[in-house]
Amino acid sequence: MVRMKKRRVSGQSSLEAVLLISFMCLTLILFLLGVSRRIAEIREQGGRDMLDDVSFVVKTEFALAAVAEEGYFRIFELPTTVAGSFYTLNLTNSTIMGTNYSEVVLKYRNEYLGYESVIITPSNAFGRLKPGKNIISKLGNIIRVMPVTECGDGIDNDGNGCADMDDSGCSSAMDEEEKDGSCLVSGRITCRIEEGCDATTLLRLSSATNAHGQTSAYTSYSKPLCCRSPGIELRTSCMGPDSTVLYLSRITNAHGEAPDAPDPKYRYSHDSFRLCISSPAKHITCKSESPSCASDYDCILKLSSETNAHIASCADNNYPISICCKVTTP
Ligand SMILES: [Ca+2]
Ligand SMILES: [Ca+2]
Ligand SMILES: [Ca+2]
Repeated sequence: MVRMKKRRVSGQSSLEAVLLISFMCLTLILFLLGVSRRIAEIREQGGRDMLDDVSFVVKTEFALAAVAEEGYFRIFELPTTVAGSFYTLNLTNSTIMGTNYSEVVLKYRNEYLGYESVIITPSNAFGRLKPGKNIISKLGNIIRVMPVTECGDGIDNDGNGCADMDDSGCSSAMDEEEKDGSCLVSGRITCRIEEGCDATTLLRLSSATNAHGQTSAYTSYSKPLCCRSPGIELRTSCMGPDSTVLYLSRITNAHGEAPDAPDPKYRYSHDSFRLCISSPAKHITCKSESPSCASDYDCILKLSSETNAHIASCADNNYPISICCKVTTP
């Protein structure tokens, strides 16, 4: 009798233990679910905050470009991920009831939730952007944005020994491919039209050829003639008579005259402007030649005639007069 009662008590205790353990397991599972949900919420909030930070950076870059002068050019960097997740940026231009506007939609999605942030950008903003480095510029009152290209990333992408604009494979910082070029030679000068020139702007041209010119202080012409020489600082200040590259008939909307024109119209005129190319460490000497420069001189620009001339970059093969300069050690 006593033994039976003991067995019943023992069976009852086992059942209670099982129930207790089950309850504890359930509580633990619920607790863990709660914790993981809370972690997800914290990560989600972190992602939202980071995406909002990215939105703020993008908005600020467009606002800076909107108030900047013509010719503005800047590289800015966005994080590659937000809270460990990839995200996208999409710039769209629309017209609603006759009004143009543009906006950037930033979106990210992780394994739990997604989030979207929209910013209104200036209506004259065009292009595309992505996580990482982007270039923003302003020309002709148009704001353009695009991901940094091979020619604007500071890297020697094709491994030929020079990077970006020191490689002739790059026509401008907007050029997407660096390959198939050669390295600009030290001691030689290269001048060409480069939108967003980050070297020495000698003058601005109204078009790529058959152009009028304006001094670099003016920004209404969209074709800067950009000069560079690897390892040499080029300036537009005049150092001696043979540093003269060109006389402009006036400071904008101008015709050009060769520095050594035999019958000068602008050289002694009060309205004209003398353009020079010089270097603090080197001596640079310039002259006109026809039709092309001698092998130890570099072409700076071309003219349709000795004076009262239209101006072109050296890429123009039809103009008869070349302005040629040479770097010498002082
Ligand atoms: Ca590069
Ligand atoms: Ca290269
Ligand atoms: Ca190229």
